[in-house]
Amino acid sequence: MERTLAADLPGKVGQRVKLEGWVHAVRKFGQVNFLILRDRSGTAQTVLDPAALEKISGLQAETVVAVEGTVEPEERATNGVEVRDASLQVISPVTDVLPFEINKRVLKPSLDVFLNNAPVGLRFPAKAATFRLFSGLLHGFREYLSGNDFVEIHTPKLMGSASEGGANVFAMDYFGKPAFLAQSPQLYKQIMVGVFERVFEIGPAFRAEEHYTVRHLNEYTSLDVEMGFISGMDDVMDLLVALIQHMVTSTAERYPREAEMVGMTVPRFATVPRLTLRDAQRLILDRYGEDHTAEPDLSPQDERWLGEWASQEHDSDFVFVTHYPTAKRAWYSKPDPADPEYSLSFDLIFKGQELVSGAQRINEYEEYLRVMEARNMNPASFSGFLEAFKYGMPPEGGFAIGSERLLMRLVGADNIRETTLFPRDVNRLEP
Ligand code: AMO
Repeated sequence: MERTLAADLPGKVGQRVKLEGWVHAVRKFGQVNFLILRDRSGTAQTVLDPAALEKISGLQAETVVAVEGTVEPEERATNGVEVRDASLQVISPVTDVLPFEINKRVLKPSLDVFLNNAPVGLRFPAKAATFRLFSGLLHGFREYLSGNDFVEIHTPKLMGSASEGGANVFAMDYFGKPAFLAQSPQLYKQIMVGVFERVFEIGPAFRAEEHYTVRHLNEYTSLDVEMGFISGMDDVMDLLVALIQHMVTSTAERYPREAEMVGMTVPRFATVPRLTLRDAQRLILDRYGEDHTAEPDLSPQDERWLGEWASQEHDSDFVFVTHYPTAKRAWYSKPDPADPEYSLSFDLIFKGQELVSGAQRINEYEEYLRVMEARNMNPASFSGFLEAFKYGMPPEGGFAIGSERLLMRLVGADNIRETTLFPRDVNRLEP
């Protein structure tokens, strides 16, 4: 008999079906034994026949089983149906007790214990739902950009030079030569503007930062975009807002059950305010009484305040901060011709936390040489990158979205490790 998925049972009332999945729970109500079976589509309630009853005593949760029975209406069950007179066949037995229960409404263990046992813990339905939403976000990212003529690229993660500056790179030995894990696809995505004008990449980024915060990982999945023939960085920011809006709304439509399970709500985009770093700092001084006007960047508290301001005054969960000091921004950011001390760069803050960094880039070869000299960088280390600019590059810009942070904010998680399948941090390299 062909396999039926739990979610398809309502369309099969009166028919005999075969389900295959995991034993999510065995529950006894009075004389009746229910086996709750879980598959990729959800859970199904089954009532075992007397012969099968013997088999379930001693059956551990997560055993892989096949159940055959008849679909009958039952309004107290999920989806309003259950499978009755079911026979049971064990496909893959489980002999050990689970490290913690994954069939309860809430997951009990601490984050650390959960992460230590992630291979089985991730089967907890709300956890699985979180990462299905992640897949939806990536799907939406690809869909929107492909639909707007962007080309997907995949660039090397083994690098001979550091794209974002040398401070926080994982160094390694590459057949006797020094090499680094890519901190971002920055240099390659800019090169590829010369080929396709519009490109994007979904890939890992490695940062050797000794952080112990709730929003930093040492390996994260970066969603990178780069586009040419822009008339200014506002074009890039407009694209970013439309892109995130599509990612989130299409995910909520594709996975309504998962969105409800984890309480994901579609954020408010009405109009995303844009203010310069200096204006943002003056606003913080006026509204919250803290003088950070001499700082080159926002602190996490500043980001929270700006998030609150955008929410209260602009009905937006997002706010752009632009024009960071050129000296403090990545070397490839374009200084503002009207005031070169500040760069044509931006961050997007989502619910009080930095989610995206982006900029218009320098697109002239000679200007790169000047910048590299001023920053004590060796052009020879970047000859491949510079070649693209030597031979004609249009005005261009782009950004990178931190995917785990996006999911973290969308589902209201307190720690980025909750929205990363197998997080890598200073203390964690396993599982
Ligand atoms: P940046 O270094 O600001 O910019 O990174 C872009 C976005 O990536 C996410 N992010 C991180 N997420 C988790 N852990 C980390 N350690 C971490 N570091 C960064 C953040 C951040 O906003 N090349 C530029 C982007 C560009 O200009 O296109 C870059 O990498 O959400």
